[in-house]
Amino acid sequence: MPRAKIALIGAGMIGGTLAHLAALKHLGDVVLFDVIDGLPQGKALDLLEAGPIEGYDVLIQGTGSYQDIVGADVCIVTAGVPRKPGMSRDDLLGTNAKIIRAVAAGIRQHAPSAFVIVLTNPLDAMVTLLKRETSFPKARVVGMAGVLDSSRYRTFIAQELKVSVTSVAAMVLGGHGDDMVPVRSACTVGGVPVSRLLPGAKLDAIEARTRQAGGEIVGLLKTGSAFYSPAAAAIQMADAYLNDRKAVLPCAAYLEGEYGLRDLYLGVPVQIGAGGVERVVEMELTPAERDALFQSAGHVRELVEAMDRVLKG
Ligand code: TXD
Repeated sequence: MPRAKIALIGAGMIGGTLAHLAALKHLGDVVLFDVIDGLPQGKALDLLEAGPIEGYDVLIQGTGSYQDIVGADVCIVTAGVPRKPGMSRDDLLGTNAKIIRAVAAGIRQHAPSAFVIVLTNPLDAMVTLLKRETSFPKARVVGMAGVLDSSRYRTFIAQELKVSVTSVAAMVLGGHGDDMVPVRSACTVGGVPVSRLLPGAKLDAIEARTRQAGGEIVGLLKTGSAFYSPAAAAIQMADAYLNDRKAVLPCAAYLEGEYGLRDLYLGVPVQIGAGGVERVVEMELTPAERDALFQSAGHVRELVEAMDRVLKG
Protein backbone atom coordinates (compact mmCIF):
# COMPACT_ATOMS: atom_id res chain seq x y z
CA MET A 1 0.00 0.00 0.00
CA PRO A 2 1.46 3.42 -0.90
CA ARG A 3 1.88 5.73 2.07
CA ALA A 4 -0.54 8.63 2.48
CA LYS A 5 0.70 12.08 1.45
CA ILE A 6 0.33 14.91 3.96
CA ALA A 7 0.87 18.50 2.78
CA LEU A 8 1.64 21.03 5.51
CA ILE A 9 0.88 24.52 4.23
CA GLY A 10 2.98 26.67 6.53
CA ALA A 11 6.30 25.42 7.89
CA GLY A 12 6.46 27.58 10.97
CA MET A 13 6.24 26.60 14.60
CA ILE A 14 3.11 24.48 14.21
CA GLY A 15 4.01 23.26 10.71
CA GLY A 16 7.39 21.95 11.81
CA THR A 17 5.84 20.25 14.83
CA LEU A 18 3.15 18.70 12.61
CA ALA A 19 5.86 17.27 10.36
CA HIS A 20 7.72 15.83 13.35
CA LEU A 21 4.59 14.21 14.81
CA ALA A 22 3.48 12.83 11.43
CA ALA A 23 6.90 11.23 10.97
CA LEU A 24 7.05 9.81 14.50
CA LYS A 25 3.59 8.28 14.02
CA HIS A 26 4.45 6.97 10.51
CA LEU A 27 1.27 8.75 9.36
CA GLY A 28 2.51 9.26 5.81
CA ASP A 29 4.94 11.08 3.55
CA VAL A 30 5.18 14.78 4.38
CA VAL A 31 5.53 17.85 2.17
CA LEU A 32 6.32 21.06 4.07
CA PHE A 33 5.32 24.14 2.08
CA ASP A 34 6.19 27.76 2.93
CA VAL A 35 6.84 31.07 1.21
CA ILE A 36 10.05 31.67 3.17
CA ASP A 37 12.82 30.25 1.02
CA GLY A 38 14.85 27.60 2.82
CA LEU A 39 12.61 27.25 5.87
CA PRO A 40 10.63 24.19 4.72
CA GLN A 41 13.69 22.67 3.06
CA GLY A 42 15.82 23.08 6.18
CA LYS A 43 13.18 21.63 8.50
CA ALA A 44 12.53 18.73 6.14
CA LEU A 45 16.22 17.85 5.95
CA ASP A 46 16.61 18.12 9.72
CA LEU A 47 13.61 15.80 10.25
CA LEU A 48 14.88 13.31 7.67
CA GLU A 49 18.18 13.12 9.54
CA ALA A 50 16.31 12.10 12.70
CA GLY A 51 14.79 9.15 10.84
CA PRO A 52 17.57 6.61 11.50
CA ILE A 53 17.36 7.37 15.22
CA GLU A 54 13.56 7.36 15.48
CA GLY A 55 13.08 4.54 12.97
CA TYR A 56 10.80 6.29 10.49
CA ASP A 57 11.17 5.94 6.70
CA VAL A 58 8.55 8.43 5.57
CA LEU A 59 9.60 10.84 2.84
CA ILE A 60 9.84 14.44 4.02
CA GLN A 61 10.20 17.22 1.47
CA GLY A 62 10.42 20.99 1.87
CA THR A 63 9.22 23.21 -0.91
CA GLY A 64 8.06 26.62 -2.02
CA SER A 65 6.13 25.22 -4.97
CA TYR A 66 2.53 24.07 -4.88
CA GLN A 67 3.47 21.59 -7.62
CA ASP A 68 4.95 19.44 -4.87
CA ILE A 69 1.65 19.00 -3.02
CA VAL A 70 0.03 17.27 -6.01
CA GLY A 71 -1.85 14.18 -4.86
CA ALA A 72 -1.92 15.13 -1.19
CA ASP A 73 -4.51 13.16 0.78
CA VAL A 74 -4.52 15.67 3.63
CA CYS A 75 -3.61 19.36 3.73
CA ILE A 76 -3.04 20.97 7.13
CA VAL A 77 -3.06 24.77 6.88
CA THR A 78 -1.14 26.92 9.36
CA ALA A 79 -0.03 29.59 6.89
CA GLY A 80 -0.42 32.99 8.46
CA VAL A 81 0.86 35.16 11.26
CA PRO A 82 0.40 34.25 14.92
CA ARG A 83 -0.62 36.58 17.73
CA LYS A 84 1.74 38.79 19.71
CA PRO A 85 1.04 39.76 23.35
CA GLY A 86 -1.99 42.03 23.60
CA MET A 87 -3.44 40.88 20.27
CA SER A 88 -6.72 39.05 19.93
CA ARG A 89 -7.16 36.27 17.40
CA ASP A 90 -9.54 38.61 15.55
CA ASP A 91 -6.68 41.11 15.07
CA LEU A 92 -5.15 38.68 12.59
CA LEU A 93 -8.20 38.82 10.33
CA GLY A 94 -7.04 41.03 7.48
CA THR A 95 -3.52 39.71 7.13
CA ASN A 96 -4.44 36.05 7.38
CA ALA A 97 -7.51 36.29 5.15
CA LYS A 98 -5.32 37.36 2.24
CA ILE A 99 -2.90 34.51 2.96
CA ILE A 100 -5.69 31.92 3.17
CA ARG A 101 -7.04 33.10 -0.18
CA ALA A 102 -3.68 32.33 -1.80
CA VAL A 103 -3.44 29.00 0.02
CA ALA A 104 -6.95 28.01 -1.06
CA ALA A 105 -6.05 28.67 -4.71
CA GLY A 106 -2.97 26.48 -4.40
CA ILE A 107 -4.87 23.61 -2.77
CA ARG A 108 -7.79 23.84 -5.19
CA GLN A 109 -5.45 23.60 -8.17
CA HIS A 110 -2.94 21.04 -6.91
CA ALA A 111 -4.71 18.91 -4.29
CA PRO A 112 -8.37 18.99 -5.35
CA SER A 113 -9.33 15.79 -3.50
CA ALA A 114 -7.56 16.50 -0.20
CA PHE A 115 -9.13 16.56 3.25
CA VAL A 116 -8.26 20.03 4.54
CA ILE A 117 -7.69 20.85 8.20
CA VAL A 118 -7.40 24.60 8.87
CA LEU A 119 -5.64 26.01 11.94
CA THR A 120 -4.85 29.60 10.91
CA ASN A 121 -6.50 32.19 13.16
CA PRO A 122 -9.04 33.64 13.50
CA LEU A 123 -9.95 30.02 12.94
CA ASP A 124 -13.70 30.18 12.39
CA ALA A 125 -13.38 32.88 9.72
CA MET A 126 -10.37 31.30 8.05
CA VAL A 127 -11.98 27.88 7.68
CA THR A 128 -15.08 29.58 6.28
CA LEU A 129 -12.94 31.41 3.73
CA LEU A 130 -11.00 28.34 2.70
CA LYS A 131 -14.17 26.36 2.05
CA ARG A 132 -15.63 29.26 0.06
CA GLU A 133 -12.47 29.76 -2.01
CA THR A 134 -11.90 26.06 -2.74
CA SER A 135 -15.59 25.13 -3.24
CA PHE A 136 -14.73 21.80 -1.61
CA PRO A 137 -17.62 19.86 -0.01
CA LYS A 138 -18.18 20.53 3.68
CA ALA A 139 -17.02 16.99 4.52
CA ARG A 140 -13.51 17.87 3.30
CA VAL A 141 -12.93 21.22 5.00
CA VAL A 142 -12.72 21.34 8.79
CA GLY A 143 -11.23 23.65 11.39
CA MET A 144 -9.04 22.61 14.31
CA ALA A 145 -9.85 24.37 17.56
CA GLY A 146 -12.16 22.30 19.73
CA VAL A 147 -9.75 19.38 20.10
CA LEU A 148 -7.16 21.82 21.45
CA ASP A 149 -9.59 23.77 23.65
CA SER A 150 -11.05 20.52 25.04
CA SER A 151 -7.55 19.23 25.76
CA ARG A 152 -6.78 22.39 27.71
CA TYR A 153 -10.04 22.01 29.70
CA ARG A 154 -9.17 18.34 30.41
CA THR A 155 -5.63 19.28 31.46
CA PHE A 156 -6.77 21.84 34.03
CA ILE A 157 -9.41 19.51 35.49
CA ALA A 158 -6.92 16.64 35.72
CA GLN A 159 -4.39 18.90 37.45
CA GLU A 160 -7.00 20.04 39.98
CA LEU A 161 -8.17 16.52 40.76
CA LYS A 162 -4.71 14.97 40.51
CA VAL A 163 -5.98 12.29 38.12
CA SER A 164 -4.75 11.05 34.75
CA VAL A 165 -5.59 13.36 31.89
CA THR A 166 -6.84 10.24 30.07
CA SER A 167 -9.56 9.85 32.71
CA VAL A 168 -11.10 13.23 31.91
CA ALA A 169 -13.61 13.41 29.05
CA ALA A 170 -14.71 16.87 27.95
CA MET A 171 -15.95 18.85 24.96
CA VAL A 172 -15.44 22.54 24.29
CA LEU A 173 -17.77 23.76 21.51
CA GLY A 174 -18.48 27.03 19.73
CA GLY A 175 -16.05 29.50 18.20
CA HIS A 176 -12.34 29.50 18.91
CA GLY A 177 -12.50 32.67 20.93
CA ASP A 178 -13.31 34.12 24.34
CA ASP A 179 -16.90 32.86 24.09
CA MET A 180 -16.03 29.21 23.46
CA VAL A 181 -18.33 26.83 25.34
CA PRO A 182 -16.88 24.26 27.77
CA VAL A 183 -19.76 21.76 28.10
CA ARG A 184 -19.64 21.18 31.89
CA SER A 185 -22.78 19.02 31.83
CA ALA A 186 -21.01 16.45 29.64
CA CYS A 187 -17.64 16.53 31.38
CA THR A 188 -16.81 13.35 33.30
CA VAL A 189 -13.86 12.00 35.29
CA GLY A 190 -13.80 8.23 35.18
CA GLY A 191 -17.44 8.38 34.21
CA VAL A 192 -18.38 10.60 37.17
CA PRO A 193 -19.87 14.01 36.29
CA VAL A 194 -17.27 16.67 37.09
CA SER A 195 -19.84 18.78 38.92
CA ARG A 196 -19.94 16.02 41.56
CA LEU A 197 -16.18 16.30 42.06
CA LEU A 198 -15.44 20.03 41.97
CA PRO A 199 -17.35 23.04 43.33
CA GLY A 200 -18.99 25.37 40.83
CA ALA A 201 -16.63 28.25 41.62
CA LYS A 202 -13.60 26.11 40.86
CA LEU A 203 -15.13 24.94 37.58
CA ASP A 204 -15.93 28.55 36.71
CA ALA A 205 -12.25 29.42 37.20
CA ILE A 206 -11.06 26.42 35.17
CA GLU A 207 -13.42 27.29 32.32
CA ALA A 208 -12.29 30.92 32.38
CA ARG A 209 -8.68 29.76 32.19
CA THR A 210 -9.58 27.45 29.30
CA ARG A 211 -11.03 30.39 27.34
CA GLN A 212 -7.85 32.40 27.90
CA ALA A 213 -5.38 29.52 27.63
CA GLY A 214 -4.11 30.59 24.21
CA GLY A 215 -3.46 34.11 25.43
CA GLU A 216 -1.74 32.76 28.55
CA ILE A 217 0.84 31.03 26.36
CA VAL A 218 1.20 34.03 24.02
CA GLY A 219 1.92 36.17 27.08
CA LEU A 220 4.60 33.77 28.29
CA LEU A 221 6.26 33.16 24.91
CA LYS A 222 6.03 36.81 23.81
CA THR A 223 7.15 35.96 20.24
CA GLY A 224 4.38 33.59 19.13
CA SER A 225 1.59 31.27 20.22
CA ALA A 226 1.10 27.66 21.24
CA PHE A 227 2.40 25.08 18.81
CA TYR A 228 2.91 21.67 20.47
CA SER A 229 -0.74 21.23 21.53
CA PRO A 230 -2.29 22.67 18.34
CA ALA A 231 -0.09 20.35 16.29
CA ALA A 232 -1.05 17.34 18.41
CA ALA A 233 -4.72 18.21 17.96
CA ALA A 234 -4.47 18.52 14.18
CA ILE A 235 -2.56 15.25 13.91
CA GLN A 236 -5.31 13.48 15.87
CA MET A 237 -7.80 14.73 13.27
CA ALA A 238 -5.59 13.75 10.33
CA ASP A 239 -5.06 10.29 11.86
CA ALA A 240 -8.83 9.85 12.27
CA TYR A 241 -9.25 10.57 8.56
CA LEU A 242 -6.32 8.55 7.24
CA ASN A 243 -7.08 5.51 9.42
CA ASP A 244 -10.88 5.74 9.15
CA ARG A 245 -11.19 5.86 12.94
CA LYS A 246 -14.69 7.39 12.97
CA ALA A 247 -13.55 9.36 16.01
CA VAL A 248 -16.02 11.83 17.51
CA LEU A 249 -14.04 15.03 18.02
CA PRO A 250 -14.98 18.68 18.61
CA CYS A 251 -14.11 20.51 15.37
CA ALA A 252 -15.19 23.58 13.44
CA ALA A 253 -17.66 22.08 10.98
CA TYR A 254 -20.14 23.55 8.52
CA LEU A 255 -23.66 23.48 9.98
CA GLU A 256 -26.82 23.12 7.92
CA GLY A 257 -29.47 23.00 10.63
CA GLU A 258 -27.70 21.01 13.32
CA TYR A 259 -28.05 22.58 16.76
CA GLY A 260 -30.61 24.89 15.15
CA LEU A 261 -27.82 26.71 13.28
CA ARG A 262 -27.06 26.89 9.59
CA ASP A 263 -24.68 28.34 7.00
CA LEU A 264 -21.72 28.82 9.33
CA TYR A 265 -18.70 27.00 10.67
CA LEU A 266 -18.82 26.34 14.41
CA GLY A 267 -17.16 24.00 16.88
CA VAL A 268 -19.36 20.95 17.38
CA PRO A 269 -18.76 17.22 17.90
CA VAL A 270 -18.22 15.54 14.52
CA GLN A 271 -17.39 12.01 13.41
CA ILE A 272 -14.16 11.96 11.40
CA GLY A 273 -13.36 8.91 9.24
CA ALA A 274 -12.39 8.08 5.67
CA GLY A 275 -15.30 10.22 4.48
CA GLY A 276 -13.86 13.24 6.26
CA VAL A 277 -16.47 14.95 8.43
CA GLU A 278 -18.93 12.08 8.14
CA ARG A 279 -21.61 13.56 10.39
CA VAL A 280 -22.33 16.16 13.05
CA VAL A 281 -23.16 14.63 16.43
CA GLU A 282 -25.89 16.49 18.32
CA MET A 283 -25.24 16.22 22.05
CA GLU A 284 -27.53 17.21 24.92
CA LEU A 285 -26.85 20.73 26.18
CA THR A 286 -28.33 22.58 29.15
CA PRO A 287 -30.35 25.70 28.27
CA ALA A 288 -27.42 27.84 29.43
CA GLU A 289 -24.97 25.87 27.27
CA ARG A 290 -27.26 26.16 24.27
CA ASP A 291 -27.58 29.92 24.80
CA ALA A 292 -23.79 30.21 25.04
CA LEU A 293 -23.43 28.24 21.79
CA PHE A 294 -25.85 30.57 20.03
CA GLN A 295 -23.96 33.59 21.41
CA SER A 296 -20.69 32.18 20.13
CA ALA A 297 -22.30 31.54 16.75
CA GLY A 298 -23.30 35.19 16.66
CA HIS A 299 -19.68 36.23 17.17
CA VAL A 300 -18.54 33.92 14.38
CA ARG A 301 -21.09 35.46 12.02
CA GLU A 302 -19.85 38.97 12.95
CA LEU A 303 -16.27 37.86 12.36
CA VAL A 304 -17.09 36.50 8.90
CA GLU A 305 -18.93 39.72 8.05
CA ALA A 306 -15.87 41.72 9.18
CA MET A 307 -13.66 39.50 7.04
CA ASP A 308 -15.88 40.04 4.02
CA ARG A 309 -15.65 43.82 4.53
CA VAL A 310 -11.86 43.59 4.69
CA LEU A 311 -11.68 41.43 1.57
CA LYS A 312 -14.03 43.76 -0.33
CA GLY A 313 -12.08 46.80 0.89
O1 TXD B 1 -6.24 26.30 17.69
C1 TXD B 1 -5.86 26.93 16.69
N1 TXD B 1 -6.51 26.82 15.52
C2 TXD B 1 -4.69 27.89 16.81
C3 TXD B 1 -3.94 28.11 15.51
C4 TXD B 1 -3.74 27.51 17.87
C5 TXD B 1 -2.52 28.17 17.90
C6 TXD B 1 -1.99 28.98 16.75
N2 TXD B 1 -2.95 29.15 15.70
C7 TXD B 1 -2.64 29.89 14.50
O2 TXD B 1 -1.90 29.09 13.57
C8 TXD B 1 -1.80 31.13 14.69
O3 TXD B 1 -2.57 32.18 15.24
C9 TXD B 1 -1.38 31.39 13.26
O4 TXD B 1 -2.43 32.03 12.57
C10 TXD B 1 -1.20 29.96 12.69
C11 TXD B 1 0.22 29.52 12.61
O5 TXD B 1 0.83 29.62 13.84
P1 TXD B 1 2.44 29.36 13.94
O6 TXD B 1 2.81 29.50 15.36
O7 TXD B 1 2.80 28.13 13.19
O8 TXD B 1 2.99 30.64 13.14
P2 TXD B 1 4.41 30.78 12.41
O9 TXD B 1 5.46 30.06 13.17
O10 TXD B 1 4.56 32.24 12.11
O11 TXD B 1 4.19 29.99 11.04
C12 TXD B 1 3.35 30.49 10.04
C13 TXD B 1 4.04 30.20 8.72
C14 TXD B 1 5.33 31.03 8.53
O12 TXD B 1 6.44 30.17 8.36
C15 TXD B 1 5.06 31.85 7.30
O13 TXD B 1 6.18 32.04 6.45
C16 TXD B 1 4.02 31.00 6.61
O14 TXD B 1 3.17 30.57 7.66
N3 TXD B 1 3.27 31.71 5.59
C17 TXD B 1 2.84 31.10 4.47
N4 TXD B 1 2.94 29.82 4.09
C18 TXD B 1 2.37 29.55 2.88
N5 TXD B 1 1.74 30.46 2.09
C19 TXD B 1 1.63 31.75 2.49
N6 TXD B 1 1.02 32.66 1.69
C20 TXD B 1 2.20 32.12 3.74
N7 TXD B 1 2.27 33.29 4.42
C21 TXD B 1 2.93 33.01 5.55
